[in-house]
Formats: sequence, C-alpha cells, structure tokens
Amino acid sequence: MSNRLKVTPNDLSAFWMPFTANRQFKQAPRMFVSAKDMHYTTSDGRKVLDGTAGLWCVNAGHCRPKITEAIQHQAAELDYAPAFQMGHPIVFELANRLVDIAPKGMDHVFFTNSGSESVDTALKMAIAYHRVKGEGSRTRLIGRERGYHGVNFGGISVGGIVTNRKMFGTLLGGVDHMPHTHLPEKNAFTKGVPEHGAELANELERIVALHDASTIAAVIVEPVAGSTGVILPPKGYLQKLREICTKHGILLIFDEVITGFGRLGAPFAADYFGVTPDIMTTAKGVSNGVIPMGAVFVKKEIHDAFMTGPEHMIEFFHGYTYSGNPIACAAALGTLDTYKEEGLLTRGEELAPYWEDALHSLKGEPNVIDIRNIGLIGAIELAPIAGQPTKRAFSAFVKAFERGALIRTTGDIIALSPPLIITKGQINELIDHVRDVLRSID
Ligand code: PXG
Ligand code: PLP
Repeated sequence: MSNRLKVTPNDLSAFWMPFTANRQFKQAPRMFVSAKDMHYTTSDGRKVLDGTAGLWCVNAGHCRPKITEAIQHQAAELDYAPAFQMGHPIVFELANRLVDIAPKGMDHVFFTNSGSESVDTALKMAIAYHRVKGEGSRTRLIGRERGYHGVNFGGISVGGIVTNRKMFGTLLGGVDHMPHTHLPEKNAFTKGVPEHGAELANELERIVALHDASTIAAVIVEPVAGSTGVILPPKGYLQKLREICTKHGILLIFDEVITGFGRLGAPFAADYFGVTPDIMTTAKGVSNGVIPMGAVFVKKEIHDAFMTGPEHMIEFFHGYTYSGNPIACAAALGTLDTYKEEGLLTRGEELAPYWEDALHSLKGEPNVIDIRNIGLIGAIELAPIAGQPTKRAFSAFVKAFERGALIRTTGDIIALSPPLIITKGQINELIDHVRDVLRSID
C-alpha cells in the first residue's frame, strides 16, 4: 500500500461529504485505507469488523479476488464503449446471467449506475408503459411513508423520509403515499416478520378509490424498508398489495436495492416472500458495491409493449452515459461468480436463525426498545435521549467504530447488515461489540 493512503489528508475542506455531519467529521475524521473480506483497516492501523457491508452493498466481502481480477482485465481490454446505439459483449452476457437468477418472468434488464437511478428509471418506465398501451391517463405514483427510494427527484417524491424531502420544493406532482407498517406497540421484539398490520395494505384501496385506478401508474415499495431503520412487512401484507395492484391494473415495483442479491437468504425479496412484482429495482449487491451499477428488471409484457413502431426508432428515450459500462459489467460478472461459487445468495438462510438469536440476546440491554430481524438484517431501536433525538445512536456508532466494529445508525436505530460471508464467530463478535457499546453510552 502506498504511503499516501496511510496519512490523513491535512485539508479536508474541499470535499463536501454526502449524508455526513461534515463539521463533526472533519474535527475527528474516521478514515479507512484498506479492506479485506470482513474487515477494514483504519488510517491508524486498526482492524474494524464490517457490520454493514459498506452501505448494504459489499455482500461478498471486501477485495474479493475474482472481482478485482475481472476489473483489472477489463480496464486493460475495453475501458468504455458508447452505451447508446453501440454494444459490447459482456453487457449482454451480464443481462442473461442476471435474468437467470431473477424471479421467474423478470426477463429483461435495464442498466443504471445506482439505486437512485434505478428508481427513477422504473418510475419513468411505468408511466411510459401505460402510455404506449394507450392508457396515458395513468400517471400517478404511489409510495409509502418512511420509504427510501434514493435521492433523485422521482425517488424523493415517492419516498417518505421527511428530512430527505422538506428542503427540496414541491417535488413531483401526482404522488400519494400509503402508511408505513411500523407498529411497535403491537409488534415490538418480534422475531422475523410481524403478525400485525397486513390490513394496512387496504389503505391502497382507499387511495385507489380517491384518485380512481385509471389515473394510477404504479405503486413502489421496499419489500423490507432498510434505510428508514428496518421496517418489516407484516405477514400477508405484500401479497395483499400484489392482489390490489393486479385487480386495478397498477404496476407493482419492488425496490430491492437493499434486499436484492442474497440479503434475506434468497436471491431477491420477491423469492423470499413468494410475491413477484412487475418491475424490480436493484443496485449495490449487483456489483458488490465495487463499481457503481444498478439494474432494473422488468417483466416481458412491459418490455414487449415498447417494441412497436418503426424499427429504426428508439423505443424508450432514457439511458445513462454509463449504462452497462464495461468495467462495471466485469465487476458484476466477477461478483456473480463469487456469489455462485460460495453459495452466497442463499447463505443467509442457514445463518438467519443464529443471527436472530444473537440479535435478540440484546433484549434488556440499556435503552433497547425494539429488536427486528430478517435474513441477515438486524435493527436495534433505542429510546431517544429526551430532547436530543439521534444523539444516543450516533454515540453508539462512534463508540463502536472506536472499539472495532462498523455499525450504521438512522434516527435512534442501529441497523446491521454484514457481508454474507460472515462466520458465526464474527456474528458473536459484532453483537458483543454492540452490547458493550450499549452498556457504555448514556
Ligand atoms: N432504494 C433503496 C431501497 C435504497 O435502500 C436506494 C434506492 C438508492 O441507492 P443509491 O445507490 O442511489 O444510494 C437505496 C440506497 C443506509 C443507506 O444506511 C441506505 C442506502 C444508501 C446509503 C445508506 O440505510 N440505500
Ligand atoms: N449533463 C450534460 C451537460 C450532459 O451532456 C449529460 C450527458 O451527456 C448529462 C448531464 C447526463 O449525464 P449521464 O448520462 O452520465 O447521467
């Protein structure tokens, strides 16, 4: 490793950091300089256990050889090919490989560079699909309170996280929101999917009755809401949404940016819950977070509806300079090879019971008011300090980092989502860190 990487830059001001308390960070920077498998190394030479797979993306662990080699080879062979009106072989290979592991019926893939772009792509596809079918009045989009669908204008419009919306004007028009499904008074400390709340899906019927189905293009939900602090779908809830959408000709979009690629112990949440959407947005795990990439999966009927008109005409006026970038495709192929060789897309299923028991052993620790889990996702909700929301969880985050574990917090919730290669010993280690931290903070 070069010396340059080991030192802390002495001027941190030029870089405006995303979703970061910039002033706090720059007073006491936390820097990673290298990573391998389950661990990072900090700029002061400490090992830190990755309890969050980066930002829910490094599902195969860090610096995996197949991925590194694939990127190195591709960078020297074909660095870039224009994404519009030109192709290159591995983008087609990757699309086929992805369709092979996708839920049955999701036969086509559109490439993007992030979850936010996948979401905005899916929303545009949904509106355009109805229009090409002669139902141009279907333009409304329905999201959900507390939903996270990235940070672009479409995504924050259907999203339901107030801090991500309130600064940014009027957003998209014609959007409505279903209620979230977080019911702590009934479901606190449930292991896995909660019993209560499936009836909240019926709120979609109320929204349809208000606007009329003929004005609604799509409903978008995270099958398991991640970013907002891990909110699980009550038993039967997603099935109900599916039924209501089908009944009214509304497209159902699952935002699987976090749940895709093995996080729940099945390749996708659609497989886990046995509910197939019409469009599925993904990113993160598709390329193990190593090179930016996103992929939107669509059903054949949707894709085929666009394939009309003169053959020399562009069918869908949408795409990014870097859609299907060759190096991103190589990273994704190396990622899929790694997932396959190590059985990672289903490994979470074997580990989930152990993970669940380890997490729920934190019940009774100071300030813990709820624990939620599914697949290899966990959330520990803390009582906020009176008058100082988010402070307790943030202290836990900083303390954990100092002790040697990377955790993630949102509000006063600790979210855990380790790489899918984690061992039982490392699960114990992670949970022990969290336990010690909870006992040591105010
Ligand atoms: N949809 C969902 C469901 C997501 O979770 C996005 C879209 C946007 O993806 P991009 O690649 O544009 O960031 C996400 C991203 C966290 C955290 O700690 C979650 C995300 C990103 C960063 C942090 O909860 N989710
Ligand atoms: N802005 C300008 C001026 C551009 O020319 C382009 C693409 O050509 C974009 C934005 C969009 O960039 P991207 O395709 O990387 O999303």
